[in-house]
Amino acid sequence: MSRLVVVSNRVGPVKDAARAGGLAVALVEALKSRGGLWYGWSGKVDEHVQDQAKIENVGSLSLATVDLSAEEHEEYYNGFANRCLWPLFHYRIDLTAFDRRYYEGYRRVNAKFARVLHPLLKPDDTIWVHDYHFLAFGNELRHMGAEQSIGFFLHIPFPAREVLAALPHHDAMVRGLFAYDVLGFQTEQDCERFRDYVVREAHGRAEGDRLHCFGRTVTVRAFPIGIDAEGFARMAETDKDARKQYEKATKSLNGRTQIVGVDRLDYTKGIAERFHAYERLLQDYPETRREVSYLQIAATSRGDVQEYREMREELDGLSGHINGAYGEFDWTPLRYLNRPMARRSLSGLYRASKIGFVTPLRDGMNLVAKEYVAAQDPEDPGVLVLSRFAGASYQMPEAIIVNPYDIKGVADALQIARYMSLQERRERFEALMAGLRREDVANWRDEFLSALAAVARPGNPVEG
Ligand code: ADQ
Repeated sequence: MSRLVVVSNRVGPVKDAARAGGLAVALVEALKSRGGLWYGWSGKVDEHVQDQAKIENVGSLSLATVDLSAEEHEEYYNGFANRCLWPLFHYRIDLTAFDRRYYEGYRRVNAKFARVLHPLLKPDDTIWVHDYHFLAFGNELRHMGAEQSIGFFLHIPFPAREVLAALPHHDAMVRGLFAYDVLGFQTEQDCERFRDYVVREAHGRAEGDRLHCFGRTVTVRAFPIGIDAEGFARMAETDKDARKQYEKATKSLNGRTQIVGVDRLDYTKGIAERFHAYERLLQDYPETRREVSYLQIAATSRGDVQEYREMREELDGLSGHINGAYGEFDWTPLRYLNRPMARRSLSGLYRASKIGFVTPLRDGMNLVAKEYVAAQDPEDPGVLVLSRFAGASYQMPEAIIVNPYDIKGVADALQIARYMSLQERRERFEALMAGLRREDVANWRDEFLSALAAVARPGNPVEG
């Protein structure tokens, strides 16, 4: 089997499985079994950067990383990736910064990543590139003469044609994607939107799961990412830290129903709308007061991007308002914590919560929804309230599916979840869990890699 090279913005962690999460563990397994290389940004910003990778060997796998200069970090990472592609692909044109400087920086950094990796490649390597940081990377590698199989997986949604068209360089960007052999998306709907763009905007031709355009052919398929469902369920039930967290949470609840939200602090996650829906629950169903407790964990991310700082202020204000208006001296309606939580403890917390509250405005998949279900006690499972705009909703129809913009509808869904019978909760849980086991993260990885292995590839760059 050929060596696997994984390219992603951040590399690892490779040693501590509990910290790493399902995706990193699944990738490490594949890398170890094939003697692989994991390549990406070191996470360091340094004025004296060199165009050279730092290589560290961990058993049979190697980690190769490069540093970024302050300017590269600002233009490529904060700029084009996180202030342009991220909001635009999540339908937030209003937050999208269309700055040519960012685009140029992104192109330069993608070329740099390709230039540094190229000499480390072997002729029969299989290369798997991840996410929106590297849309232009494959084509840069091809221009340097790389003929290996290169696949690309997009973790975030692919936007509708008209939304993408707002990006000044949308044509060049999509053209560049044709340098890859396989393009993987989270859902059929993402594939459909990509096909629609290629056929109607770029005048390509669709033929089954293949798309012909710019003189190249790519395979386009949905590979919905999963979690290690079995492992996560086991952790929630048996791990020491998980048990401790479960007991602590249960005790502090004093018989109340806990609603839990866990997110990276991001405007795509719909946390403000969620706060409004919770307030609506307290307003419209006064009997819920003192009976429910909403815990929102939101780990700060991308703190040096302006839009994220503003959102944080808004959420601070809203949570203060809810607690001020509805709280009692012995009841805090909303507990809002700005910090990450270790995965083991998180699993215990999910298990102690009767309602999982996952209502992003747009999300490629959303793994929290899957983790919440996997962590439940099969004898007495909680209920998942899930946004229709999360990729996960297509695989999880047994959740209560809501429109996150419909504040009253979401409040009503919380009330339905509170009163759902044990029998219905069990039936829904069993159906959801069967899906999580069938389409777990190992399955996702293997499906993608077999699709990539199945493609016969001409290996030339996209011209123009
Ligand atoms: P994210 O936007 O980061 O990922 P998500 O899938 O929900 O979103 O979460 C990823 C992981 O982070 C989960 O394992 C979760 O437990 C963890 N996490 C989130 N908040 C946390 C917190 N406060 N403390 C500790 N852990 C936390 C992107 C896309 C998603 C897609 C994933 C994977 O935006 O749509 O599902 O990639 O493809």
